[in-house]
Amino acid sequence: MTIEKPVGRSAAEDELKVGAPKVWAAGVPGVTHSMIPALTGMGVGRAAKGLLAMNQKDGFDCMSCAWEDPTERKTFEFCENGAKALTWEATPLTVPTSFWSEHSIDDLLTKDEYWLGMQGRLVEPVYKPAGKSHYQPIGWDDAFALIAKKLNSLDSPDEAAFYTSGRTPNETAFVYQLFARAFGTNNLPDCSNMCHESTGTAMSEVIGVGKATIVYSDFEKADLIIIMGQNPGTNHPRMLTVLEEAKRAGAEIVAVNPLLEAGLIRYKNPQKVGGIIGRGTGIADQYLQIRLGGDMALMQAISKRVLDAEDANPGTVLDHDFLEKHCEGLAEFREHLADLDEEAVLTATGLTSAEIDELAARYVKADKVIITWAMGLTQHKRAVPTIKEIINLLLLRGNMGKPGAGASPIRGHSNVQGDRTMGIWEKMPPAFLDALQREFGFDPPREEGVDAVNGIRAMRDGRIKVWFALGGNLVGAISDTGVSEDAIQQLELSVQVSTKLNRSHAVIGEEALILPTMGRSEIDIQADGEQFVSVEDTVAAVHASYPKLTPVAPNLLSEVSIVTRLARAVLDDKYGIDWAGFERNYDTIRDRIARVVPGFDDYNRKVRQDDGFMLPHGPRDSRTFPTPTGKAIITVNDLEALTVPPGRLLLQTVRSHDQFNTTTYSLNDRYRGVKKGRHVVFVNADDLSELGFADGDIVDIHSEFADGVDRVAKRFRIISYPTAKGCAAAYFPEANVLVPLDATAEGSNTPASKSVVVRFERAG
Ligand SMILES: Nc1nc2c(c(=O)[nH]1)N[C@H]1C(S)=C(S)[C@@H](COP(=O)(O)OP(=O)(O)OC[C@H]3O[C@@H](n4cnc5c(=O)[nH]c(N)nc54)[C@H](O)[C@@H]3O)O[C@H]1N2
Ligand SMILES: Nc1nc2c(c(=O)[nH]1)N[C@H]1C(S)=C(S)[C@@H](COP(=O)(O)OP(=O)(O)OC[C@H]3O[C@@H](n4cnc5c(=O)[nH]c(N)nc54)[C@H](O)[C@@H]3O)O[C@H]1N2
Ligand SMILES: [Mo]
Repeated sequence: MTIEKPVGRSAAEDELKVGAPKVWAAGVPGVTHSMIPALTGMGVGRAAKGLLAMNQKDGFDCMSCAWEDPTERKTFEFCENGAKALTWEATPLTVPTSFWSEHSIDDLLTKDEYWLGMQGRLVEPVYKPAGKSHYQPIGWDDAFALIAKKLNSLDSPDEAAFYTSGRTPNETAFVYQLFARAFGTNNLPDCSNMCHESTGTAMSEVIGVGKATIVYSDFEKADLIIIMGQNPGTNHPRMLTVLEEAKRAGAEIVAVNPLLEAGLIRYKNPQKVGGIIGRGTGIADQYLQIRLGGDMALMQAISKRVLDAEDANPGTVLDHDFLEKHCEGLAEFREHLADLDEEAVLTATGLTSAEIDELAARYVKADKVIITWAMGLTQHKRAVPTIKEIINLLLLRGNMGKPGAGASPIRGHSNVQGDRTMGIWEKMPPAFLDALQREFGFDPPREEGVDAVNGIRAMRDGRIKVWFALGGNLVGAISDTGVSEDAIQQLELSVQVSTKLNRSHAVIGEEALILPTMGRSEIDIQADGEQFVSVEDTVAAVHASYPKLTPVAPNLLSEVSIVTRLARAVLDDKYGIDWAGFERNYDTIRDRIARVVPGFDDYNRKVRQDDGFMLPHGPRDSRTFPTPTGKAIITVNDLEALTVPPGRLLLQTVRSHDQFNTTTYSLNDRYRGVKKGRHVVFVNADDLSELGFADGDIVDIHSEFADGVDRVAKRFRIISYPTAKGCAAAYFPEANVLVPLDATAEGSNTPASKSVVVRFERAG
């Protein structure tokens, strides 16, 4: 069986231009790049109002990433990519009613994400009846009645699933999971299933909490910061400012990444004169161009060197006090690493022993170490044990629960962490479900629901018939595009709550609805007056987000309105939950959250404080580990080599500088030197000559997996690029067709979209 890339243009159709990659990030071009689209896309007044309110204490939280806010805010507390996200959301351009009769579903299926996003904001609910070729406008009440009728006709509530994308704020997330559970299902998959699920799984198991053990101010106190599998220059640009500050305060920084990423090399701070005219700050003191998936071997090799150093000078290297009081498993770990095969480490990492020695020496020298990571670690088959090895290394020298040290997964979507805290998860622990039961008086379902990958499997097998999505673009985001699209098209009803068009509006069930909603920047007036929402960032700080812009259209409903009105239509007054009260005044939602979710007591008062409040975190605050034994667990994990047959490469799927997940802001990737095209594959020059290809060749990329299916992404242009040997990179979502649905991380079921075995064939 062959599965081909289903849609969009190809390299041949792009007006692609390729130049040299950049060796520094941000600076003046960053600022101008952010202002131009904002000013042209939104008009001067709306742009200025929006940008000046972004990330301010009385403004709204940037919708781009989950990076934390400093205590002292600058006038411009946004980055280039935050400005793009705002422009994209707050554009006054809207999709006219005539669009729906002019464009059939078949026509929408031929468009790529860039075209779809550029059509403007969705402003009226539309419905595609069974057997019809077009969407048509529908009233809000009719839309809710239609969904309610369908949901209530299902044989079991588990035939429906309720997906969430991580932009959803706490208040919406809480009422949404409450509705799903009152309806009777734990089918609450979310984007986190494809994102940091491996992090949550690993950290909850070994330290009892799945969240970062640091706070913002820890960066400037650290001696060493190791940045693994993360591209902050593009995906968390405000982190560069913090790295610059840490550097000034004396920290060393090490980057571990197969690609040479501009933001990890040098940073020119646009807020400073020196950043505008000077050379900027060099970021990485050491750059390890590791092979894809080699991080577990690297962590084990460093830990082994730490243990060897302790053996050489007993009592001087390990933090014995911390290990004795707070950890278990050291002896087994030591024994296991004694046999670590250095050759296997070098093959897995592609690094030299000297490079690993150097990092180990830095680690042993530093009193306070932070390790950060993102998708480069979580989206691999062995992601969960890899993250456990990071924790092992940190624990050896007590780098947890003290200032300037800790584990720092950097979350993606701006409220993905908060959504999980609010109960968006297919397997919330019994304590949460018990609390819901006490508060609302109904018995929530206890069986585990589907995650994103299992949701696709369930659609494919006809077990799920209705898919409701609160934001996001599952079709674009999930792996195995060909297989996943077929699965989704088996649905009886698909519903998308969205701000803008994307592929999930074209790949739909027999019946489909699009419900347009207000963006986070837009003022939300309900019966009791203007409302605000709140979010949790990557370091578990919760704060309010106050919208400042007039909604682009009068007919839009807020997400809370949509969820609560749907709940009323479906459940009527079953269980006596006051959905109408929730909609009228979001304080009443926060009162309920305060009684159900630990750490949210007095929520309504605390969230109104200037800086919001921090959620409690045992390991971070007091070295208290809520594991079954009360100790942090040092684990033993088997090193498993990723084997690649001759003539093949490992391919990772990454973000360009001008995209937000499946949203493409433009076809450029400035830092990597790519303009006007996305059908490119970055390959190491030595690999090219060995494989008999050259820069500029147009190839079809075939992925190879145990199931024997031939998955093909057609007509990609090869770019000779500084990436680790044996490793290639292409953009997601274009390359998702190559990632098999069944290739997932053990333990977290996250698609392994950063290590796909591929071969190239010259395109015909
Ligand atoms: N502007 C913008 N901001 C965003 C997003 C966006 O799309 N655009 N997305 C948001 C979301 S949801 C998320 S999750 C984050 C994602 O943030 P990132 O994780 O930075 O995103 P990716 O582009 O997937 O980059 C992965 C990085 O890991 C490296 N890498 C890949 N595989 C490996 C490996 O095996 N080992 C190591 N050491 N490195 C590896 C890649 O070369 C790349 O630099 O960003 C968030 N912020
Ligand atoms: N191959 C590969 N696949 C990946 C990844 C990868 O690195 N490689 N990364 C994965 C990761 S980390 C993630 S998080 C997922 C992302 O998966 P998703 O979260 O499902 O996808 P997004 O592209 O972020 O969703 C964008 C859509 O959200 C809607 N939207 C935007 N703002 C709002 C709002 O305020 N309200 C509502 N209701 N809707 C809104 C818009 O319609 C927009 O088109 O993709 C994953 N997929
Ligand atoms: Mo993500």
